[in-house]
Amino acid sequence: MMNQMIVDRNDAKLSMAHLYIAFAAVLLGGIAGLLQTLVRSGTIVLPAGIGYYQLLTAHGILLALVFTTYFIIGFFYAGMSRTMGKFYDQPYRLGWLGYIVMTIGTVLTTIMILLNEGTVLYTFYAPLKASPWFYIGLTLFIVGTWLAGGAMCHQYYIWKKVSHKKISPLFSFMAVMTMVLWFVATIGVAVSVIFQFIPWSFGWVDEINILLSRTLFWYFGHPLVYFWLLPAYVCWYVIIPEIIGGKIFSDSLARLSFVLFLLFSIPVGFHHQLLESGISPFWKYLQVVLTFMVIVPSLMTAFSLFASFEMAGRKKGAKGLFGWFRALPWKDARFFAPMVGMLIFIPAGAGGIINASNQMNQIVHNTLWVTGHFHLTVASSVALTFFGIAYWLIPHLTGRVLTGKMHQMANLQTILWAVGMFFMSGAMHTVGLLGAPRRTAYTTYQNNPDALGWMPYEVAMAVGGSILFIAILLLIYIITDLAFFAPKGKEDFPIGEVAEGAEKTPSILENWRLWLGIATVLILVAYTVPVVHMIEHAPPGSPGYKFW
Ligand code: HAS
Repeated sequence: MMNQMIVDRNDAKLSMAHLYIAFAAVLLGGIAGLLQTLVRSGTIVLPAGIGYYQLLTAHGILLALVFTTYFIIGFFYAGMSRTMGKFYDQPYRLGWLGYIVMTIGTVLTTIMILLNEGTVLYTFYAPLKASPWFYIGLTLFIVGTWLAGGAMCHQYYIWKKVSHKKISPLFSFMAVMTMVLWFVATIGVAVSVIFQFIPWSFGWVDEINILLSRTLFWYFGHPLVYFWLLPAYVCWYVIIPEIIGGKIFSDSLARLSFVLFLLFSIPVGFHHQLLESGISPFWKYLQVVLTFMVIVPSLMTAFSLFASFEMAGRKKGAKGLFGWFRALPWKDARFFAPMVGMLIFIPAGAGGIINASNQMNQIVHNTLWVTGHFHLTVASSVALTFFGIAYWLIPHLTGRVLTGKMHQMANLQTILWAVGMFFMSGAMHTVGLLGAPRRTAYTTYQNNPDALGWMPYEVAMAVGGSILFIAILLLIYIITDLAFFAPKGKEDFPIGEVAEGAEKTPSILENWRLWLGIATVLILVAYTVPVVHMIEHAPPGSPGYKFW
């Protein structure tokens, strides 16, 4: 089955099933976020014995894991169906099975958090301990995503066999690459949860090797952020050029940047552990160098986007160095939301480079600066891009249209988000530089003399958080309208074409064995020796259970 203009009806249902949960999670996670900022600024006291950390766990898991993962999988199913054709029976069934398993896991984990049996934040660092069912819920969630990734890889495999093509459609290649990255990354967290946390939380073993568990988490945790970012890049590379009336600058460059993410996003987890003892400086140094390598594909992406914008602008008659800027469709919500996301990614990426720079990390680590950083990256660049996708994807899948009124609402939503985030993330960055800690309830340090000057920033965060919450309500209104009430019709699923003059894509870019082989070597080089050290030199008291 070949490229078709619309997503098959059944595939659309599978995709929408994911999107419903994604946006329900945004609403619930957003409520938790609003309450957090209000508690921190002293505006309210939480009722019914709800704890600050319980709220923080719900916020992190619902937004950073549930919203993102369901959205990404739903978006990929739709895009693969659009570019490769209707899903074949087996991958289609696997897709639904994945959805069911993921959802059972999500419900179980959410119940544990609501019961205050899983108040361990989204990073669930030991020695914080949750109910075993919290970890079992997370395991089911991950297994569900593996089934979803399996469905996409299977579809890709059958398509290649049937079509005899060496190069797959760019969208589908990027979707499969993102899921392959996810497979490799989740091995770390799966090993930790299954072999460390579940036995420990059931009481089958007394001890847990904390350093090892954190290392396995960050082996997963950094590629996790690229699992969030790459679907946004799919939109920036493949969809935005079509919306602005331009072309994809280069198919090869886009694919190469995704290959580089597979190679360099995993062996870098130590940049989250630069201040942890028990890892020798050499291995930290090596992983910082690799972290700087993973900045390269983002710089390539920025270059490619500027090229697409300029080509589109010149086609419309724009002149001079920056004439293209005015030629961009600023009133089109499908463009405006992701574009604001891109603009925010410039300071957000600069913040990431600061974090990764060992000496500067000593200043910002575990301060609210880092919280500010990820509210710009995942909660702005990625989230705004996902919202921008939803504005055309949902009506496309439900057989409705994005009306002029909804374009205006969506643009207002984007502006509110950017303004709210300016206050909230700006205050977080600033107060972080003044030393305010992260992952800490304000009440625990408000009497500390150092904290006296931090209150105005807490208030700024609450102002920003409140604006963001209004933006979430507006978002939910728009999404509900597009899913159930907008006029019936046909909304386009934009897929860009490659510029005429671009070089032919070399088939080596789809040589999975080669790229997975190099990725494995890099991971083994970066992790084998330090992980062996962590097991060998586990603290006394756990001689028989050094791994646990
Ligand atoms: Fe990060 C911590 C380093 C990117 C998310 N990061 C976090 C945490 C999260 C997170 C969630 O090295 C906290 C985890 C926790 O709970 O502890 N991060 C980096 C680096 C990058 C980076 C080097 N992070 C991200 C992205 C995230 C994300 C993306 C989510 C999606 N991060 C760190 C480090 C820490 C960290 C340390 C640990 C800190 C600590 O001590 O705990 C890089 O990938 C960034 C590269 C990006 C760029 C920007 C390219 C710009 C583009 C846009 C172009 C715009 C255009 C529009 C074309 C170089 C592509 C122009 C239009 C016009 C009109 C002008």
